[in-house]
Amino acid sequence: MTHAKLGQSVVAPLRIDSAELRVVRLPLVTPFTIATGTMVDKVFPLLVLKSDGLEGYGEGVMDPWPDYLDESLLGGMAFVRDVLLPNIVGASFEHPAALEKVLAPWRGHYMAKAMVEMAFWDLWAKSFNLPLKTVLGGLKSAIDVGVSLGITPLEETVQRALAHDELGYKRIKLKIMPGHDVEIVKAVREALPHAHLTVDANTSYSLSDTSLFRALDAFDLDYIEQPLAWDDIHDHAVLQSRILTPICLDESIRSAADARKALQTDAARVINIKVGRVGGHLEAKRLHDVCEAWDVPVWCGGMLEAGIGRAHNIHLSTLANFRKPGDTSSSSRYFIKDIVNEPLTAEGGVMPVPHGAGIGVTLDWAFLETVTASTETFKR
Ligand code: OSB
Ligand code: MG
Repeated sequence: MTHAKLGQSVVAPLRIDSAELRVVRLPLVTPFTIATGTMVDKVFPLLVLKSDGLEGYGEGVMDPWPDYLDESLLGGMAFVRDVLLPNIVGASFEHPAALEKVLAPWRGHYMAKAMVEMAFWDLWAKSFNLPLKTVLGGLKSAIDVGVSLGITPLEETVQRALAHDELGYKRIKLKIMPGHDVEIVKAVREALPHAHLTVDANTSYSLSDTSLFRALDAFDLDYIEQPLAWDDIHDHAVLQSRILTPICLDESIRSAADARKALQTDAARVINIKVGRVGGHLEAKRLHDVCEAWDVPVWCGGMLEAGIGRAHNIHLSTLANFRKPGDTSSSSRYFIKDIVNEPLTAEGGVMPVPHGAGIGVTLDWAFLETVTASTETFKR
């Protein structure tokens, strides 16, 4: 191979020789409740792409039930198994953009596409022996992180908020839902007068709740995340015109074009980027760039990822416009034991970027075997 610049087609294309698709189940340290339901374990697809002795890893964020967005684990698995992998295993790509082009004609399936695209980014970065962040264009060696606290009884929420503030987490996000909102925010704000506090409603309100959001204006929240319907940018613009606290969109933003529309209509003043939700790192980067052009900060959301997804999130968060603390907190908050060998641990609200090529973490294969529900292999 010549010393060609990255992204130029003189770089030898990378062939995907084979793939391995697993479903993994990890118990959560504590149940996680949000407006749409409670998770007690994390069940997710894990994809390994192999090329010439190298392995690239991707983790899917589809949950068993399509209650965060409209994608599910079983639906996503079928699409990956029957459509995506047959079209890419045995094929060669000189850049993740070439792979993305193959996936682009198919509608939806953002999370399934993202898992495949992420695994290829990891593989591709490893083929140059470069960290993922470097090929994505990120410079930071550590990222700022906060925590997302699930819905628990008021006193417990206050105690957990205090404990995480004590640990140095740079922002505390409280999950809210109708009947569990102003009182909890008031109590946590009184306990932590100076903390960066936010709330995430996970789509559980409507415009008829405007007075409730006006009441939340009193608590100096950094932003209110996804108060209204998952597929509705327009009503968020109406709500934003009625309240002072910035709105942050999560579920409603599936692409850079969605972000552009939200910013043009002032439906959001902050955006949460999740690689899985938007179909991969390339779209996440475009979304990041659109927001940067509008001088709108972004932050990296989470889906209770295990070590592979978490490492991808950390690398993505090194891009310059990730200007607010993300949800990528210590993996020990979620799992007693993770599927990767390297501990992903934040200290003082700062998560170091794993060193090494690609995502910089390695699978604990022996442990992975014990938590794997199914394995399928693909070869051309
Ligand atoms: O809305 O950001 C969300 C978890 C599952 C589904 C949706 C969301 C979340 C979180 C947790 O807030 C973020 C994390 O700690 O990974
Ligand atoms: Mg959210």
